[in-house]
Amino acid sequence: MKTFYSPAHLGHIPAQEFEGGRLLPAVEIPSRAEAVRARIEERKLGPILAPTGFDDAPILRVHDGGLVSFLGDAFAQWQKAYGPKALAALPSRWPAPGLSARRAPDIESRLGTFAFDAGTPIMRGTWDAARAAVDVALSAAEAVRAGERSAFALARPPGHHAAGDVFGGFCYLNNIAIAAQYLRDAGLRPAILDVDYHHGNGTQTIFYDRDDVFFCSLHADPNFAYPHFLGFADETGAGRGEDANLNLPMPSGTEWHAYSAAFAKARATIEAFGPDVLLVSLGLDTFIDDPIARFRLTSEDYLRLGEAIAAFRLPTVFVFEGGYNVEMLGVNTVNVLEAFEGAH
Ligand code: 6XA
Ligand code: ZN
Repeated sequence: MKTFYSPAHLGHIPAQEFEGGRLLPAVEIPSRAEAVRARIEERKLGPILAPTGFDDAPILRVHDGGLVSFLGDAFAQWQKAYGPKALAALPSRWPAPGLSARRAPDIESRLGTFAFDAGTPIMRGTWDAARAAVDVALSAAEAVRAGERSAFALARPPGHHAAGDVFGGFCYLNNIAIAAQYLRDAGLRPAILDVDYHHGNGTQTIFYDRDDVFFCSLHADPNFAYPHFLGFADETGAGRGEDANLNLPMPSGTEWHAYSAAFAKARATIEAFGPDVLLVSLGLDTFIDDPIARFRLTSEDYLRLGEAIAAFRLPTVFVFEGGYNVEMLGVNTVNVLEAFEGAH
């Protein structure tokens, strides 16, 4: 399997996020993608390729121009306001209902109009990394469009929480949504399967009223897990998109036995949609020893997950998302990809 990877992610080095009233050390750090890259090399999964440079058009099929230009310029604005030593921009105020976002006269207020949490810092290298992650996802999608059976986008920062006009959850641009729309525009009928521990609220929102791209997410119940405000089972799509969205929230402590039962339901529903290409939001934070999550999948279970994904018998684009146990992240990720390949 070909992997697409860009070293631009190395310039995106979050230090802290704000949660529980405290500034906590960041977990979405460069060593994550480097651990996966090293394991791909060790296991000789296949070539690791630089992405093609795409123009902004595929991004603007999914995201508002206002968000895209804000992200491109936010760090420069932040430094202008807080000086050249200011490290990372994080929002501290939001135009909640009853307040007006119309003016947002300063960078910190503008941050609050585009960000939905205080865990997604923007620093010097953030835009280049996020932009390269999109190229990585598009390159993997294009490889599959051109006839590869599968490809892996080792994208960082992740993308599935970013919606058309907002960013958050360590995500800036929605890599997998942009790739899915790219394949849709090439005449394919995509289904997105999100196996990250967290609900892919951004991807869901982008396609929620559409019947030409299916979205299905297996994740921790938002009653206790991020992103909290979306990801419930009764979110089934709107308008033409009714029944083209399937959420399968699961309880804390979920193991492979219950997970695989939910997966079987996901598979049956996705197959009924009749996709001709599958895109997988591949998060590994369902791991038993993940530091921020509460599922209990083991490294061996990721072999079964790879086989279960292969059972769709569809051309498949894997796009990297979460997973924070850096020590086991390479093994777990490559277990999915190797088992997928071995199952053919
Ligand atoms: C916010 C937690 C964000 C979760 C990021 C993630 N403190 N999403 O892994 O898939
Ligand atoms: Zn996650």
